[in-house]
Amino acid sequence: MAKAVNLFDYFLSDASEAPAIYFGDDVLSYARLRGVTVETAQRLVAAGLQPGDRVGLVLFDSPEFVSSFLALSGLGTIAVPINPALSAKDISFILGDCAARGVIIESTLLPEVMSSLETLPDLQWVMIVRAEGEAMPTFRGKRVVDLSTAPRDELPSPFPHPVDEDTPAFFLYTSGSTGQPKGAIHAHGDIPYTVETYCRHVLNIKPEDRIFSASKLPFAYGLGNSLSFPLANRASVILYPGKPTPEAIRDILVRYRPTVFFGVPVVYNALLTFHRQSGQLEVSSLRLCVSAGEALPASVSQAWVEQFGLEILDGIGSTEMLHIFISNRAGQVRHGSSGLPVPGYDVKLIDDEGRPVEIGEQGHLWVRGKSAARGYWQRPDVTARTFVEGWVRTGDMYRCDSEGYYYHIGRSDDCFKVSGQWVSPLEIEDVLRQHERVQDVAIIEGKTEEGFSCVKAVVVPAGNIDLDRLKTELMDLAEESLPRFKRPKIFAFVADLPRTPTGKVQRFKLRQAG
Ligand code: 3UK
Repeated sequence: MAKAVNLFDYFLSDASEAPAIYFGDDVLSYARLRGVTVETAQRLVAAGLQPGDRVGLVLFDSPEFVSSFLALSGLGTIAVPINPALSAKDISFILGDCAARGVIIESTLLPEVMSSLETLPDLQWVMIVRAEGEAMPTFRGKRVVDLSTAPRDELPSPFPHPVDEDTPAFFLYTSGSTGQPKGAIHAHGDIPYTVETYCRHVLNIKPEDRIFSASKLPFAYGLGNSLSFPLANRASVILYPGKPTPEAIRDILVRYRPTVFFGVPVVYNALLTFHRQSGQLEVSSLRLCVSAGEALPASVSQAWVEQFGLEILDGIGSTEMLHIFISNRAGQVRHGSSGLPVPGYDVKLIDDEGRPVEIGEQGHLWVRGKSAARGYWQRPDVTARTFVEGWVRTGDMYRCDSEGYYYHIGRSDDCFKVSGQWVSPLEIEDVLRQHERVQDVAIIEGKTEEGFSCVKAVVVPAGNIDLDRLKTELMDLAEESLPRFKRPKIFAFVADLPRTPTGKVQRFKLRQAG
């Protein structure tokens, strides 16, 4: 097995005085980040960790997240980042599933999660990140220490722990549209592979770059954006622990003047609305905008260029592949497309029988590349279904045009047929979104009174408007731009669409709601 560099050394070997992290009023240099990371590792040794042990990280975007993640890697233990916005039940499900020995957690989350953490049999200690002067909590049956004052022990020798490309380094939990969250196992070689492929070929990050991601560190997208890409290139990252509202992003753009911005489509949409209403977005520091997580509607992509003269590079990635493997390139953006395969990844489109589809035909997207997860933690059945003969089944339907650009059709579960012909929710959503009184829209399969499949539009109207009139106008719009079978027959108006914490519309929830 090929030897690999431990992630601790990969990121922190030549720790200089250059800025690594901007956080509030603080600027942490690489040297300081290395110092803090070593101290954290010494505290984790004192907490009795052994290589291979799992530790949950339930932290906001902060220097503590980065130093804890790299300290755990240095010791050969496994970091399990968990979205702090999850419910206490979901957080403890994940900690229980990976049999975490300890958890590093924000003290502000404790009142909510304390009782469920006490029920976890494998959890021995809780390390808290707390504000100065805050009291130490007590737990039944668990040791509680403070991340900044816990006792330290000597680092094991050698440090960092020797690893090869396949030594597990971190688990990323992903829920998919149904079922329990499952932990994708990623190894020490996976992050460097995303840095050498997508980051090098598409982003080309230089030490002068300052990166800001509205998507958070516990997700594969945010982890790449805010940890892997800035730190591997000795650039800097702006970490913001709060909710990335348009107002917060406006302030960050002014205060830190980032050069690269990462968001999901809903964030770009909200920023456009905010700017139209207030004129307050100052984007002159940005050289690059990236979108991922779900398809960026062509209308939003176009409006962004018109408004700001900046392209958004849409690209598809997944937790299983760790980061983006098909992406648009600067200067060659196709609105509504996910772009071209990233060097280092192979993709194929196949039909239900596994045969390659013709150019222009839709098929199931499979992908292959060395950043792929080694499988799901203790889930042999789903692992066998998703990781097949070196390929990863994405669950997405795509088509590829004659120039090699890939177009997302939908999740295989979200696509449906009307009058025997495939319908892609995205295409219809994009048409309806052109109406200025449509704030948001999702297309799902509906049933006519006779029980036939038809197109149903679930619409979030913008402001107060006569819904009958809006419906008529939307039907006119559909008639102008869509063939008959793709025009919505049923309309529902709602206040909000259900979304995952990463901003994906949960069309299955709308289907269940009927
Ligand atoms: C969908 C997209 C169309 C697609 C992710 C960038 O989203 C990420 O990972 P997840 O595991 O979800 C993966 C699924 O999300 N998707 C993501 N990006 C796009 N669909 N266009 C896109 N640009 O269904 C995919 O299978 O949460 C994104 C980097 C790392 C990631 N993990």
